[in-house]
Amino acid sequence: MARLDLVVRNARLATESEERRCDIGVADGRVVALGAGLPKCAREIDAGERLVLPGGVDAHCHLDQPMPAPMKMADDFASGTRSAACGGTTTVIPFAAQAKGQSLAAAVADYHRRAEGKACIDYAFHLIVSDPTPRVLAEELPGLIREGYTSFKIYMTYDDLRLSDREMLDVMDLARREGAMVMVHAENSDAIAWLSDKLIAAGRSAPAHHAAARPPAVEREATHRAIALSELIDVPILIVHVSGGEAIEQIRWAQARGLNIHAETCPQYLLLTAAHLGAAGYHGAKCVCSPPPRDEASQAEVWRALASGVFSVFSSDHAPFRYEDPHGKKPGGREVAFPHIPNGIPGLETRLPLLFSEGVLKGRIDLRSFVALTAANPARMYGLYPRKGTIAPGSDADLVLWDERREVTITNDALHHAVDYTPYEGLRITGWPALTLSRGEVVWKDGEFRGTAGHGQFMKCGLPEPARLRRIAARSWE
Ligand code: DUC
Ligand code: ZN
Ligand code: ZN
Repeated sequence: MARLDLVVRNARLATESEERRCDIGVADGRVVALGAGLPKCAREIDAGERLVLPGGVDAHCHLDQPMPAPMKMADDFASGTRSAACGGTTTVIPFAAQAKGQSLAAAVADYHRRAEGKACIDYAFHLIVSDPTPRVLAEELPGLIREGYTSFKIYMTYDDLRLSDREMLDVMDLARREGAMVMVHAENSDAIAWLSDKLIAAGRSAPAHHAAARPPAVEREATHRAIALSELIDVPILIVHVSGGEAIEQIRWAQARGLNIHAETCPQYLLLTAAHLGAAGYHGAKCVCSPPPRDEASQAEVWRALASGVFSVFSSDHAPFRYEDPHGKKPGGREVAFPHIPNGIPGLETRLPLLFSEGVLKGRIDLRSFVALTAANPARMYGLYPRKGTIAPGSDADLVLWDERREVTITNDALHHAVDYTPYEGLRITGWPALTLSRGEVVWKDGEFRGTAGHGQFMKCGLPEPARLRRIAARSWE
């Protein structure tokens, strides 16, 4: 056994596949031994029979992503990863976004500059492909996939990002050839634009109308279309931020047909409803995200789908905009019409505690599913497993000791992001990470951030498991 430099003793360890009591031996930032009575070591942490889980992998969050003016994200890699660590997340995968007309390589180089020296936990990048030119498809993307950028998001809405169906087919075809993973934002752009114009013309410009401009049918139609395109190409895709029953129905239908369709949901679809967008004053702007939160019946559908395996990934979709800020929800103190409110809410730090409290402790999902959804599956889905997402010899010592009984009232004052609100203000939950280790280094302990900017390393992703495992057969057009 390698010489240990840290032992975590008396752990009640849980991964997606097992629960056991043991000590955890760490050397050079990696787990090297699991067992009883590991040798004494200069650095020891007594878990005191507390639950020890793999650090969370948040595979959908936005940090310092360039935005059209006047919007600007509140969190950079320093504040975003700090917040993540304090909530038990030890890996983040934000997006290097290509602007239309920009080369992907330039977007990636710029994003590395933004991250360099700032992250306190490890990170990888997804790409956002907004301009799949012949050069991007033939040269840039294949090259980047080989360099460890193996997943990319495509949008069916937003004028500055959206792809046509034909462009989606081009990107999916390339992903299939290279074994990459395509993430899809599924909302029908023209329907949203048409509904928004009608609502604005009728004087309905308040944040509450954001939900009316993006009703479930808009998401359901696009979800079905993305599934059909992926079926044509025979490529796995992952539908991101699924909000409710109608889109879930499409995904269930596809999965029942044996199609390689994966799906992600987020805390806002379990805990918020469209009623939050109608909060008094203009405060509903704080909950404007896309797709919007739905109703209580939809929340119940999302819980059911989480428990039954429709979703494989649970992410925050942290998209941080301040409320009172020239670049945020209320630019220059003005209450703008809903189409101009930046889409997105913060959630990196609250993702794990919310699912633990409302899911595990309330008996809606079991502990192993919690680990699978928040750590193991996203690590697999994006080619980081077993380095991330589990606790096993050889994996990084990204560990979270949970204080399972701690009662917490969520307040923004206690969070560590740079956003000036949380949509969950005042919510009472049970359980919070007591201690977070990133590659064996303490980053969160006893209610204090202990991390260091620059400790976090960039990781190249391997090929995503669903894509790697699929059979490569010649297509009729090849
Ligand atoms: N899509 C995201 O993935 N994040 C924030 C806003 C959006 O529309
Ligand atoms: Zn999206
Ligand atoms: Zn997002």
